[in-house]
Order: sequence, then structure tokens, then C-alpha cells
Amino acid sequence: RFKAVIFDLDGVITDTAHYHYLAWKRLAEAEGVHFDEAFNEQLKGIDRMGSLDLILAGAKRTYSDEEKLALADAKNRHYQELIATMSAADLLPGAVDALAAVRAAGLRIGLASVSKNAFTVLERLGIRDRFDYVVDAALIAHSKPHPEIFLTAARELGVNPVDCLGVEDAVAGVASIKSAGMWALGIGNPDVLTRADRVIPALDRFKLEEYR
Ligand code: G16
Ligand code: MG
Repeated sequence: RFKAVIFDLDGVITDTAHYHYLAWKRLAEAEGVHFDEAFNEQLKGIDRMGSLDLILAGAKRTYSDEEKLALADAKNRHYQELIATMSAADLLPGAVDALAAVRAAGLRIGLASVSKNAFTVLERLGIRDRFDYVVDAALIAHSKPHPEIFLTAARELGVNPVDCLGVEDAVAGVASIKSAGMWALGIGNPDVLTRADRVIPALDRFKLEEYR
């Protein structure tokens, strides 16, 4: 039996993945870099500066650190505009039921998002108090696919990684869960999330008792 479930936020609980996509797309195209859904897939779960580096690798010139910080700031301001009007209506189908089912089963609940806006998003969604522990992305040195963020959540929940179920929609996120030694539930397409132990299309198909 699992003792804890650790959820990703963007693309699992709510569709902020789409807002990140819109914000990065505007920035990429302003810099003359082609940007589509397939490229965006590689950015999911990757932190802000890491994502920017991947985008600018396709640009015709190089950028100073100052320019990069300014671009990252501009992207974040655009993203914050996009999430400003979020509410409980933006919870993905099945998200609240999944959190309630984990709670009812007596398991601990963690959140592992590398987003520095995660606390804001949780507040807007009205679900902050449903988590026993939320990792503060500002304290994480390594972005997904590094296992640090999931290992930090497990440690703070007081649960061994092998007793944790991780839930992720991103390739880098599933890699982070597997490197942490946890069981991985993918949300999305099994052809994309090939390292997940099981893949479901969305949390409305979440059935805790069926895993492992
Ligand atoms: C999320 C998104 C990434 C984003 C990152 C950093 O990670 O999936 O696309 O680049 O957060 O977000 P911010 O710029 O708000 O700090 P996760 O771990 O929640 O999937
Ligand atoms: Mg995600």
C-alpha cells in the first residue's frame, strides 16, 4: 500500500500548462523562434530559466544574462496576467475527487511543482489546505527531471520514496518520479509518457486502489 500521493500541479490539477504555453509562445515568436505544442511538451515541468534556455537555443543570436532575466521576467508577468482570474472553476475534472479519495484512504498528500507561482495558483483554486506539504520551488536547486523535488516532498511528508505514488503529466516529471524511486501515474498520452507505470487520460479516471 502507498503511504503518500505527491501531485504535480500544472497539467494535472489545473490547466496552467496552457497559460505557460501561451506566454512562452508570445516570447518565442517575438524572438523569431518557431514555437508549437510539440516544442512546448519539452518545457513542461522545466523551470523558468531552463525553459528560456531551451527556447533561445533556437534563436539566431546569443543573449546576455541581463537580457535573459528581462525576457524571463516579461514571460512571468504575462503568465501572471493570464492566471489572475483563475478560480475553483479552473480545477480539472476529477481533481478534487482524487484529492478527497487520497485523504479518505488515510494517505498523506504532497504537491511537487517547480513553479514559483504554485502557491498563488493553489490559493486561487481554493485547495491549499488539501495538501499536507507543498514544496517551495524557491528552495529547489534542480528542476525536473532531477528527483530532488519529489524526494523533498517525500522527506517532508515523512514517507519513504518507495511508498509514494507520484502523479505527473510531463515527460520530465515522470522521469523525476522514477529517479526518486517512486511509482509513477502519468496523466495524458501513454505514447508520450513511456516511463510511467500507468497512464490515465485525466484525474477523472483516478482509482487509487488499482495502482501497484
Ligand atoms: C511548471 C510548468 C513549467 C514551468 C515551471 C516554472 O512546472 O510545467 O512549464 O516552466 O512550472 O513555472 P514558473 O515560471 O511559474 O516558476 P510543474 O512542476 O508544476 O509542472
Ligand atoms: Mg505538469
